[in-house]
Amino acid sequence: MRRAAGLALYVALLAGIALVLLWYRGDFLPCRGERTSTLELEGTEVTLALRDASFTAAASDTVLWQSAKNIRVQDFLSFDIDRDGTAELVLLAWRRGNYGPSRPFWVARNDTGWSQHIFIYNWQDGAPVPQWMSSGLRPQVSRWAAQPDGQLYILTPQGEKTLWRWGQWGLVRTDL
Ligand SMILES: [Ca+2]
Repeated sequence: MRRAAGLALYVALLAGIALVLLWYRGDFLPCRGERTSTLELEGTEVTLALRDASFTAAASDTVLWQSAKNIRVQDFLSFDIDRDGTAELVLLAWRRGNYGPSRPFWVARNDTGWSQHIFIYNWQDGAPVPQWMSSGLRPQVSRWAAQPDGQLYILTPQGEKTLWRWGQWGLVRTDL
């Protein structure tokens, strides 16, 4: 009887460790989407692809850019979010720690939980260059979509429908 209880405890402990490892790797994040689209970039057709929580931009078979290994990409959009006439790349991504390596000086310690972020890049010489990186999103994004007028529609996990546009520096809510 005691041996059976000991074994059950051991199995539960192993399962617990496995769950923690999967969480640490981000396996429970909603990053299972898979899709591609194309973008015309200075006369070259670029393929944008999301797969295994990683984003890749490629021309023919040459990879131009790939998302960093330490982020998990949930989705991407390609549209003119700042209304300057050219499309930006917008990633919805998760990473551990709210701020990444360059945290503000008043934040003594980065947290280690997964947080959701919006990263906006503009294209320069065939590669996305960071334009704006949000800190951890509150509220989070359950679904999103680019609107024809350049606004960003965001559905929160709580079911709230919101609209955002690019302001002077960052996204500004417009539906309130
Ligand atoms: Ca633009």
